[in-house]
Amino acid sequence: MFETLGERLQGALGDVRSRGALTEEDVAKAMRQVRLALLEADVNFKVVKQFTAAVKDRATGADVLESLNPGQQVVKVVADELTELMGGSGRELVLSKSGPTVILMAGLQGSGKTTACGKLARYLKEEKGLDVALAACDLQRPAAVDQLKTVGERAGATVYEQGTGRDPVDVAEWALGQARAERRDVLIVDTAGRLHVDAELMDQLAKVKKRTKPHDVLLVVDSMTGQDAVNVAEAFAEAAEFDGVILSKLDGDARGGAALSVKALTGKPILFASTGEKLDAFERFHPDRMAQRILGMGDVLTLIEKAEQRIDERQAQELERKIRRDQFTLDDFLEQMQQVRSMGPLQNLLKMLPGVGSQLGSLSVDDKELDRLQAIITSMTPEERANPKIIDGSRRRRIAAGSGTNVQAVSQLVKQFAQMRKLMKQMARGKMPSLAQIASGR
Ligand SMILES: Nc1nc2c(ncn2[C@@H]2O[C@H](COP(=O)(O)OP(=O)(O)O)[C@@H](O)[C@H]2O)c(=O)[nH]1
Ligand SMILES: [Mg+2]
Repeated sequence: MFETLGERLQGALGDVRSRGALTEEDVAKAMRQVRLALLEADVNFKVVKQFTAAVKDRATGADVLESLNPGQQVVKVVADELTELMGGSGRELVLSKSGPTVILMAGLQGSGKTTACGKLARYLKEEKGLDVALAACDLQRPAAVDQLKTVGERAGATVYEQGTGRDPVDVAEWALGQARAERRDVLIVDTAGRLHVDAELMDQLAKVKKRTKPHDVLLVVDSMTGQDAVNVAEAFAEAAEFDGVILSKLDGDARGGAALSVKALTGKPILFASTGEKLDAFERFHPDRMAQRILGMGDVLTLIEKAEQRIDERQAQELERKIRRDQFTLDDFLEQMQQVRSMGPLQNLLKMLPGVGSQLGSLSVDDKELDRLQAIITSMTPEERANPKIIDGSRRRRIAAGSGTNVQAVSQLVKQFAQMRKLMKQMARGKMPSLAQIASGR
């Protein structure tokens, strides 16, 4: 997501970034390139105009131009304005203190509502420990109820459904009664979409809203539809009130401009970003982190949060202890590698590291290479894994044959592991935050 925008903007700012001194004319030139970059990434022209004017105004001030590192200051202004454009500090779902929190999903057909119901349910269950139920109120297509049932099952959420023969508004009201009686924390209502924004759709949405009084109406916007996504959001904003946006299919939208424009044009915050078909391809949308990611400043916080989900504190402490005492073995390495891989494709993970995002094009991080490393390590005996120093020539030949690799590959792994161990020991002794601190988010 946002690859094109990121590349373009980083290109536009590359020159200023590295300069020691800047004139107003330099900034103006860079802003012309920023303007083009945004337009090429499909950002709405009204938004582009406002954005570049705001950046230019702030970036040509004496505080920036006469500072010690004007180039970096300009990049910071762009990051700040980009953050502002995407919603400032961001917003969380507001949970009801009494009775179930009701969330209503709205959007066009195919925008990703049903998928988002499952993703949000999973998110609320896993990250917040809430008991979530889904209400099947898309009764246009017979398959819609089944789809929600499947998604609900995967997410570990109860699904309230009454088949397709009834009025969706009645089903919604009934489901709310069920959620209250069963003391669910959250009820997410899936609704029918249409191909276009029309009066009937808005009417039904208004009725469901009136009967269930949702705490939040979330509009699911398909980022892959470009400027249409923006038009849809504007039409919904005019016709029906909604409170926030879920951007779906960001994985398929390299340009990302439409998504960027939604907040600016509707005034509604983006709460979540959906980045794939799987249920866990879903994250809270943090405008500041996203801006930094787009500008190649990395997104270490999201990375840490992802890691937090997988590594528990006890494990992390154990690992840290081993590193400090220089007892980190190839077995630990294997375990770490598997843990990292369980977080999702390595490419996605690495993109979040500062400076790595824009270089990924040339650098190929091969999941196959990791398979090879795993094969080599698993071909070693427990003794060899605990103490790689004993791996001599004949052992190397045996391991190479066992893992279907060659002696050079085994030697390289042993050498790299020794270097890594040294580095880790240095890091553990230095002022880096401890792994336990990172894992517990403190
Ligand atoms: N690649 C990708 N596909 C998605 C995403 N969200 C939904 N989809 C797919 O988009 C299609 C329509 O989604 P669905 O939830 O049924 O849309 P609805 O009609 O609004 O309920 C399905 O094939 C989903 O698998 C996403 O974030 N990324
Ligand atoms: Mg649906």
